[in-house]
Amino acid sequence: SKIGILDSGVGGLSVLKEVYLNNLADEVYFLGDTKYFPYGIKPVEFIQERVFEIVSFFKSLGVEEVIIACNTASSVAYDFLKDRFRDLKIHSIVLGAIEGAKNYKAKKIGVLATRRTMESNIYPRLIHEKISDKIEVYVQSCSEGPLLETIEKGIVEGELIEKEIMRCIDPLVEKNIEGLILGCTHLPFVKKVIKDLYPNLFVVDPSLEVINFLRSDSNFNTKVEIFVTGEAEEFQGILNKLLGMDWIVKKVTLDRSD
Ligand code: DGN
Repeated sequence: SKIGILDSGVGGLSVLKEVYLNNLADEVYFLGDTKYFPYGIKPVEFIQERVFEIVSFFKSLGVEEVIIACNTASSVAYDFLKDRFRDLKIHSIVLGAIEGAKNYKAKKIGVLATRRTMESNIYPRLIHEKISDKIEVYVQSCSEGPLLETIEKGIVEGELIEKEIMRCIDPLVEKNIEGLILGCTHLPFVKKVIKDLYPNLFVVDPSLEVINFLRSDSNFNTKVEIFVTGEAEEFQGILNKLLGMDWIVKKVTLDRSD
């Protein structure tokens, strides 16, 4: 099988890692839309246009299944994509996160997300719809600024990371949350730091959940191809830091020609 994984930047590599380590496809194509990073502050229509271009590209490569490895894009473009690509299976990282959250009997849950994800209200809505309308959901926008920018450089520990994590999570802890959803695909890379700082919180890592949507009846020997719309060399270095892999990164242009 051929799978496409998309994100605005390096965050989606957390999902690629799980698909690769668990051998869940013959071929995986990853696309980081780095030319237009970050999605978190872009208008909804713009994000929809971008993911349409990306999924069209995946389709031209013979992809049958797509993982939207970006919470922001899943929040504002999942239904949009499903309507336009009815012949593809499309998976949302947000729906993966909700499946993960079902495993905990929490009364108060915190979510870290981008501003656009927060404004879409998707996490409170789906938690109330699919788990319980009694759960109090607190969404904290954390992904603009230093935390995301630092992870984006391939740095996943140290003083700055800890300081930024506390700045994001402390206000949620004050609300007495029992658990936390990592609602931005960068965050699994700093999961260890989060768990060390907040050992009493349960942590939902959507990258571990979304892969359950893929068929796992066969054991593939997964081959990976990486594309970016921005600079390939820079991405190559970060990929190396974050996943320790030296897959070749190719630059593609995915702008509508008209
Ligand atoms: N990877 C994106 C997400 O999960 O929402 C965040 C990065 C961004 O585009 N702001």
